[in-house]
Amino acid sequence: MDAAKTVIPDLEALWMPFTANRQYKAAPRLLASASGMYYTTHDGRKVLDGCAGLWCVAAGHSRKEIVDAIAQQAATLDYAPPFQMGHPLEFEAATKVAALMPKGLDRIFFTNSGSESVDTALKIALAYHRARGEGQRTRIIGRERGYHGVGFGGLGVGGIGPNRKMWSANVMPGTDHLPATLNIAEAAFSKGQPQWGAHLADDLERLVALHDASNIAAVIVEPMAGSAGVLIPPVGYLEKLREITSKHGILLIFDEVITAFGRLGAATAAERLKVTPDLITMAKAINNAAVPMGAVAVRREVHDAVINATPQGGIELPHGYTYSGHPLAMAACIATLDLYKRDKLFERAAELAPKFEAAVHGLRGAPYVKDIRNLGLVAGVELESRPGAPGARAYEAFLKCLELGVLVRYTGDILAFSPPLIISEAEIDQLFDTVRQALQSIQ
Ligand code: PXG
Repeated sequence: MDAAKTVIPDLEALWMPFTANRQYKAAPRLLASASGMYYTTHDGRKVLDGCAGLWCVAAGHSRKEIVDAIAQQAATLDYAPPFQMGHPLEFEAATKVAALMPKGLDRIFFTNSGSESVDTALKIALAYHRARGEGQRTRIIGRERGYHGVGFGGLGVGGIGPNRKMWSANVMPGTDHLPATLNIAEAAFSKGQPQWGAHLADDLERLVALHDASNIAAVIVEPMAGSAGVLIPPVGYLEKLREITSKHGILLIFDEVITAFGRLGAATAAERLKVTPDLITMAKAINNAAVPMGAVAVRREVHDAVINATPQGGIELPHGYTYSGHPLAMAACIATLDLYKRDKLFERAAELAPKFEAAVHGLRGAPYVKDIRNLGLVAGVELESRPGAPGARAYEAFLKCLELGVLVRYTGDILAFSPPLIISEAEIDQLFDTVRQALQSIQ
């Protein structure tokens, strides 16, 4: 390894996101390059990527087709203003994204992140009801332990206490929350969707009785909650949410920032779980995370209601970002979606899912393991917390895995796995063998 490359840069100026800054800077972990299933650290160690970066690099790292598309686009049209102007690639990308969405959700709005997609979807939901003369429908229902990014809107409907605490008084008003669906006492070690818990969707009727349907604009949930520790929807739960929202004229939004583009073995969780919402938020794997990008897919009637409420020549939705439809993001998106199709990566994820499930459930009985949850190519392993030190055990397991050459993600005392969809069977074994070894070596 080139000695110069092992030099650690000055770390002080950067305020790192969602990071224990002081802890990190005392013992930094730097990634220098990536290819396929592997990262290379700054000191030249190869690390198997067990979480697709941050649930986003579905096709594996630095894929030539995507790299070339971005490079070519940067040299051809680096930037185009998205307001009252357009460029061909954004229309082409929208058509390709729409083709992967459930039938009817074929109007696409581009953003730059999951957080922006969520705020955009919430604003569209309110605009829709207003366009129909029901402007009093402003309340939005989220779910406890839900993660919808870090904008004030997403924070308002989000349900992770520590993320909300600092801004509690200022998060978006007019929200309420369904209960989380995880119940380890009832459903520990479920393979795939737990049998227990569909009735938790009935809580929505309670919230409708409390607030009245005429005041509720939308319900937003992750069909499978990732960030809070891989919470799998119980059998029948999403169907019930769909039924109750439809009955009361409430829009249903699926936040598929993690689940869209193959993670569960289909283009969307909606397709995989056979429940169609009214809006879908996306980001991450939409362009293999090669350039920041997000999107919202909107049911055509919702789009049309908003568009037709404004006279010709008027801007129908006063919303958008300087980088909506950014040429580099669009080029990466088109190349990525072509790659997914050519290499049949969504099908591959579906085919690998049983092997992945068997491998992760092989950790049952390993030290501290109190629950294992999985769906598609996602798994969570929940550990018993060390008394008086919640989160410490998973953090140490994460460090140990890294030392042993595998990158995993942890939240609280839950280890999360979401490898690129190109992972091999041998690498699946390597991933979970390493986790077992790590758990055996920590206290
Ligand atoms: N919604 C969902 C469902 C997400 O998972 C966002 C919105 C926000 O996306 P942006 O692009 O604004 O970050 C996310 C993001 C983790 C982790 O450790 C997950 C996310 C972000 C950071 C960490 O699981 N997901």
